[in-house]
Amino acid sequence: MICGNRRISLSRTVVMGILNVTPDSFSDGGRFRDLDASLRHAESMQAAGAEIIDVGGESTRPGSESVTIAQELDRVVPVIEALNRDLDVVISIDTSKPAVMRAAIDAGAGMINDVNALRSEGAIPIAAAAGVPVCLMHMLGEPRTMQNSPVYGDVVEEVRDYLESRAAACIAGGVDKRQIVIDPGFGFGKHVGHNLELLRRLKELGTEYPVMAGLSRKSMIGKLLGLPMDRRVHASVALAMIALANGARLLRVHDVGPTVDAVRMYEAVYFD
Ligand code: 7PM
Repeated sequence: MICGNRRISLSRTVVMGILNVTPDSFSDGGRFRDLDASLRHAESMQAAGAEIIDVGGESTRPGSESVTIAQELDRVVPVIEALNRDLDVVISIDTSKPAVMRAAIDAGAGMINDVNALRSEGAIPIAAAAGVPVCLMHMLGEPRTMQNSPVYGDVVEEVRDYLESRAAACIAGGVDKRQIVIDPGFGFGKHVGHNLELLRRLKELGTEYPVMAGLSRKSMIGKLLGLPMDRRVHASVALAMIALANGARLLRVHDVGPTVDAVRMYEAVYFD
């Protein structure tokens, strides 16, 4: 993938570290709002082996209210500028808003991560013109209401069909096919059973596009193990390894160090 002036090879697993700059982000409690703290957190994730830092200023928490464009720009642009200046890492902008995508790319972002899969009016032209990779994620419904009894026929088929149709729309709009990543969107309009089935059958998403998996600290772990957010590291790493075994090429995680150790062991067994 070509991410602005940086390149990322998908021949090895790529770890994306999560940098929340939202005041209500569910696992960091807004502790990283401060620019300096954000920078230090990003630096430590890069040192631990993250190749991408995903900067998000809009909470996608189930049941959350959306933030205004001005609020989101205020939060993410200074962080992206600082990261771009101080670190040699690909910066991903986690947003669904075209204006935020545009400003983030101008500030140095080299990738777009959109839980809305570029469905917002004007998002595809911006991604196509920027030429950066895009991660298209599946979500049933919208963040505010998506966990209100999601119903599927076959969850894997529905997610696959949706992602294929979004990829086709992006390609028709001028996005380079080689710059598309797909993501089943664990926890986004899915119950625990849906998440487990998606993970078990991840290979059925196909081989056309690299697959990203975001399982880190998610509520399925809380539900299955009864653990609070800050004690979900081990289970998150276990789920990440299952995702790898089932074909995922990119992992979106909070705990970069533990995940990278596990990835290296996985790759020692299967690739080295
Ligand atoms: C509350 C619930 C807060 C869930 C935050 C979340 C993904 C993502 C998120 C994912 C991609 C989280 C999520 N999850 N982008 N953004 N894939 N591509 O746990 O699974 O970070 S937000």
